Amino acid sequence: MSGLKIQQREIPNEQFGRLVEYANATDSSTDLQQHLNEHGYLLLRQALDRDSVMAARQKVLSRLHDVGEIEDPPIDGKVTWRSQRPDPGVDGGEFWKSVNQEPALREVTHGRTTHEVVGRVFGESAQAHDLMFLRPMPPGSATQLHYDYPFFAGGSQRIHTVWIPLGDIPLCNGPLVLVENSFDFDDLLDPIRAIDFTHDRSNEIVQTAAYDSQKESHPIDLAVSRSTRLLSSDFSAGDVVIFSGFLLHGSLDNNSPHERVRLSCDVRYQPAADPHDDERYFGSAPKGSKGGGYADMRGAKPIQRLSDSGQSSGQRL
Ligand SMILES: O=C(O)CCC(=O)C(=O)O
Repeated sequence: MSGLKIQQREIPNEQFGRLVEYANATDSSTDLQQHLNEHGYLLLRQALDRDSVMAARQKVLSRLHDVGEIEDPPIDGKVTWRSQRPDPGVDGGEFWKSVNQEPALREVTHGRTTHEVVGRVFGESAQAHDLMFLRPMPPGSATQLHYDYPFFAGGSQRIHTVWIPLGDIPLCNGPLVLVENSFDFDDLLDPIRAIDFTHDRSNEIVQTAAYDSQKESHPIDLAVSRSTRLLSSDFSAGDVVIFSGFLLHGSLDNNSPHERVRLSCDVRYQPAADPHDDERYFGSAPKGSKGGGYADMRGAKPIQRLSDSGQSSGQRL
């Protein structure tokens, strides 16, 4: 056994693998794209400035410390299991929006370095979506497997997810997990590709397409039945993972022995030349796929134990 858990089951050795690292983030776009096409993702080590990432971590965790959720010193990310955070249903998501807009965080997620890295991958100028997904994942929780394409379809066809660990995230802290070769699961992807998301972007359609078939079996059973592996890695501040909307992914369980949240952020990037007028994701008050902007996001809810969250296993977006 790997000693790692996903949705409360331990992953057998044969079903777990390490993400392949791409050695040189400054290679040509052709080389980067070739690797992206072959694997469905790019793991670039130390492509971002570590000090800037740690400054973003410090700021976000300080904001959560201010509302009583994170112990002193905030940088450690240890949960208190208490919260005086404003209810997003009452403050309209303003608290969470303000955390997402902290300049130190945006410097990492939307700054020049990240735009340049992603632009090199695209081979043309990149543009970030304004809405992003900041995740202080509590111990005991995980993100369910899903494809991203349904959430972001309807404008650019070339949207990619940029996953940024905000700090050092060992495997036991429940980082991103990618399902090897899942861009080839046509039985899951053909029905998603058949939906015309330009005409129906309702939350129900999007959520159903992203999650429902994908979660019919437990991730380990899915990997066994398709003779594939769940891929992840220990991450360091400064690393970044870029993957397409057609790669099945979620996270390992956060089993931190130190009761630390797993802090990361996922941002969508697309070529700047593609349409960028989707009001769900662009503008000063993006609505998100559910319509309520930051108030609707998982991260907006107070940090709580899985047993108190009303969910049996795993979180959705
Ligand atoms: O960080 C996670 O838990 C999952 C990330 C994710 O779902 C995404 O990047 O789309």
